[in-house]
Amino acid sequence: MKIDVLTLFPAMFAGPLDESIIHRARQRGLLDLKIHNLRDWARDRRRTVDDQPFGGGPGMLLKPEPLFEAIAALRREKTKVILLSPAGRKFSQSIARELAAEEDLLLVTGHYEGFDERVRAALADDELSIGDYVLTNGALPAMVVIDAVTRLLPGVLGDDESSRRESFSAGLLEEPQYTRPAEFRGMKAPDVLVSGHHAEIEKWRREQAKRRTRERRPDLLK
Ligand code: 4FV
Repeated sequence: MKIDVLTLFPAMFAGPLDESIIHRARQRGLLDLKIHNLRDWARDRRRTVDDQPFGGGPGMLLKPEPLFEAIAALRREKTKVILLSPAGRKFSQSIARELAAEEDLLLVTGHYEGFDERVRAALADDELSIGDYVLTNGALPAMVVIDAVTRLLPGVLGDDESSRRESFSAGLLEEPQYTRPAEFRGMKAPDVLVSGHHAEIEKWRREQAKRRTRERRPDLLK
C-alpha cells in the first residue's frame, strides 16, 4: 500500500511510524509511506498557506491554492483523498478494514480552524474524524489511521490470525486474557483457559466477550 500525507508538521511523523510493526512494514515494502510539507506548494515569497475566514470570526483557514496544487501533484489514478477533520465520519475498525483494501491513500491533515470548503467539495473522496474532540492539527489523526490500516495489511502482523480475533473484529470487545504464571499474588487465571479443552475455551471466550461488551459498550451490540 502507498500512503502519502500532506501536513504542515512533517517532523511530527518522525518517531511513531519509525518503530516496531509499522517500521518493519515499511522496511519490507508492505507500506510505502511518504510525508509531504504543504508549504512546498505555497507560491508566494512568504509561502502563505492560511488566511482569514470570509465573514470574520476567530482564527485562520487553510487556503485552497496550495492544497489544490499539492493534491493535483500527489494524486494518481487509484488515489483515495481523505481529509482528517472533526467533521468527518467517525473512524472505526470497519473503516480501517475498508481502507486496508485500497492501494493508494492521500491523507490531508488540517490545521488552524480547518480547510476552505472548496477543498472539501472539489477534492475529498472521504473525510474522517478520530473522535469528538478538537486537536491542534491533523497529524496525530493521520498517524492513528496509518497505524490502524497498516497492521491490517497482509503479512504485516505475524500471523494474520491475530487481527482476525481481536476487539471489534467480531463487533465485540476482547475477552479477558491471561498469560503465565497461572497464579500471581493469589490471583488465578481461569481454570478453563489452562484446561486445554479448546471447545470449552472458545465457549468461555465468546461468553466473556459478550458480557464485557454488554457491560461496557452495549452500543456495539445494537
Ligand atoms: C481532528 C479530529 C481534529 C481541528 C482543527 C485540526 C483539528 C485543526 N481531525 N479527527 N478530531 N482536527 O481535531 O480528525 O484544523
